[in-house]
Amino acid sequence: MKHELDNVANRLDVAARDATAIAQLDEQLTLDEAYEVQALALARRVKRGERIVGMKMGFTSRAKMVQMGIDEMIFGRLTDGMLVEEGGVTRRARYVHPRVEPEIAFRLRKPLAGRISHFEARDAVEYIAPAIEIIDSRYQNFKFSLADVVADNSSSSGFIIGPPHGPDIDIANLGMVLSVDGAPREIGSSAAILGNPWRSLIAASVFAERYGFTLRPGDIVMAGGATAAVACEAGARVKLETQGLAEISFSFR
Ligand code: OOG
Ligand code: MG
Repeated sequence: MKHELDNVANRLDVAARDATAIAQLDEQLTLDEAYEVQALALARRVKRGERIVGMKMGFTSRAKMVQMGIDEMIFGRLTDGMLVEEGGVTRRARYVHPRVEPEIAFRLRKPLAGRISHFEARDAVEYIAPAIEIIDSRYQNFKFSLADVVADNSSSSGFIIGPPHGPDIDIANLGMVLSVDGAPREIGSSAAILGNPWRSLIAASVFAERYGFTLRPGDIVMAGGATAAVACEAGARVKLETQGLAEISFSFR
């Protein structure tokens, strides 16, 4: 079994590295096996010199669940190799079929794991920032089951973090407009993220303990897309406006 999981992890890791899609898995993984594959694939990235810098939550909004036909919250891990500079450029060729999502990010100043109160969550956050996630499924046609997407690190592939705002700003219901090449493509609210993005951070802490790790000071936690994701081609310029927070952008070359 261990050998089989390692084999799946290798296939997904190579697909991510080479930006070439693979067929849907024949292996019928359980959810726990899928998270094990995720960890094994991540270990390969770490062995190549990448550093784990946080965690991304998935399917924390109805819009995302409906778009992908999955109704369970999931997570993936972020590495330093996935970071795209705010205002910067990333090569479209690095991805199979990238999509972008409007998100909110938290940066931690204290470790987190397990059940925590809102107060403890707030106390653990150094800053909040508007963020864009670049998701990219390693499966053909961006099609997957719950276990398959978890094994694929929940489609993690890139993230852009905006300038920091203090943890006391109200993020419960901020309008968000995601534009591509100047045209608004998705419009929503941070409230779409579990009713309040703070709940996503609390859920991330619960996941961390459940899957045997601790979020560390300095880690980034992405709360999940507030709207459906938008597919991007080479040359696309992506902009996110979040009510009361800084505007952020980047481009695909
Ligand atoms: C899975 C990742 C979901 C989010 O913000 O909900 C996600 C996918 O849609 O490919 O990142
Ligand atoms: Mg996301």
